[in-house]
Amino acid sequence: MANISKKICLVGDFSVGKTSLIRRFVEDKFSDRYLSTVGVKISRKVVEFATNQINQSVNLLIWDIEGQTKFQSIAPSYLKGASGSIIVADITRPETLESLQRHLDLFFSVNPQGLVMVALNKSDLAVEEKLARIIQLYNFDLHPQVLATYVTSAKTGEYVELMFRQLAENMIKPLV
Ligand code: G3D
Ligand code: MG
Repeated sequence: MANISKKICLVGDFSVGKTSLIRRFVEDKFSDRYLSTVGVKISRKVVEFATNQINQSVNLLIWDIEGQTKFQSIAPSYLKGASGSIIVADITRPETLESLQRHLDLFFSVNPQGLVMVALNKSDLAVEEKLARIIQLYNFDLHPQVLATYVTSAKTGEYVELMFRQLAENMIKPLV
């Protein structure tokens, strides 16, 4: 049993793939059809790993905004108390990439000690060449609390598990 619980929030514009990434990680499946209801959904997953041969586990409480519309902004109350966040953009929609900085600023304004992963999602829809350019332009790894920027696909599962696991591990590891 995991005795440490941590809240993480998925943040990003409408339809970038937040819910799909959670479904991929928690249930390991992808659905091309997903019906959202209004409100917030909290999924739970226990992540186990070993550090220096000591087994550890963390109970991840994964928050998702459901039924978010195009012009609806993210409320600070949704982010409150989160140890980490996955900030998501859709590589096929430049405006969602442009929003990343704003989402980062908002998350850190509510959780100054929080840790972040940036997910450039829907990699299955882009050609290699375009991906390389996007990664160059939208890499936030220089920020000390951004652990990594990953190119993900909720559809194929690429980097999804790794990204969630690394975030979980870093949240319970003391910062050095
Ligand atoms: P949101 O929760 O951020 O609003 P969703 O986004 O997870 O609801 O995803 C929005 C749409 O993008 C969905 O399609 C979903 O299937 C699709 N999607 C999410 N991630 C990926 C991905 O990695 N690759 C591809 N190809 N599609 C993805 P619909 O058609 O249901 O709106
Ligand atoms: Mg959603």
